[in-house]
Amino acid sequence: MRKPLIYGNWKMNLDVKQSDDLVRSLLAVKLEHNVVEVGVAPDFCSLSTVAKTIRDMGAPISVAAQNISQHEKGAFTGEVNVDMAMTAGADTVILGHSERRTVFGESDELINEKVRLALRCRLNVILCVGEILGEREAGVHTEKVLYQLGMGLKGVTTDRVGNVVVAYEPVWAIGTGKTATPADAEEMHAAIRKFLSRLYGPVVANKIRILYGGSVKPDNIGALMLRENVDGALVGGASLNADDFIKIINYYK
Ligand code: G2H
Repeated sequence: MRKPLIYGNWKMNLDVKQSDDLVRSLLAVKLEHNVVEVGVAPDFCSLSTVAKTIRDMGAPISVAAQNISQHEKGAFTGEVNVDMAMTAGADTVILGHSERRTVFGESDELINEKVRLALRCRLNVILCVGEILGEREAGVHTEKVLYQLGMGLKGVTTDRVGNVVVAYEPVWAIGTGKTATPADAEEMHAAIRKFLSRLYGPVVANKIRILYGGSVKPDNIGALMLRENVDGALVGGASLNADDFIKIINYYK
């Protein structure tokens, strides 16, 4: 069975000390890592500090970079390459987040380049996909999400796709307080799994975790997690508060 995964995406909200304090608050609580896997995605400046704190405490918490460059090395001012992210302590990278797509204009092709580079370098990937409100209203949401997924995974072989987690994040639900209903989420997650099954076969597809993201909170996580194809959550705003994030991680209690 797929082990649930709850991942905190801290975005650009905390400085190094605040990030370290937050991870220390998580580490102070006894989490049942055999029941739920946990991860955090700090900003690049805080990544090595947070990763070191986690290592020093011997906790099995995953650490993700929020982005990487598609380039391996060179004159790319302001960019962070895959080696830098991994040396700083990242075991995972979040790619294709809607904020990268919309605010920074990342295309499906660019995201795919980054996905393939990360996987080649043994960095796990959380690949985000999601439709905008107009696409849902027009009834083309599933088509859009599967297109993004197909593009993101182009050239990713069956032996590598096991290192990918998919995150379905309807853009209209991100940071807005609106959440897809558990039924809406399940419908999309099931469509994603079916699509993965077509690409990689049912055995592989059944092992790939599909997270839901978009205004996940302590009071809506339980209902989402009851759904068959919802394997966890990518949590933004609510992961910045230790108490809320711990409640989300302990959704099953
Ligand atoms: C979606 C999510 C985390 P929030 O971006 O990736 O953020 O939970 O604040 O909607």
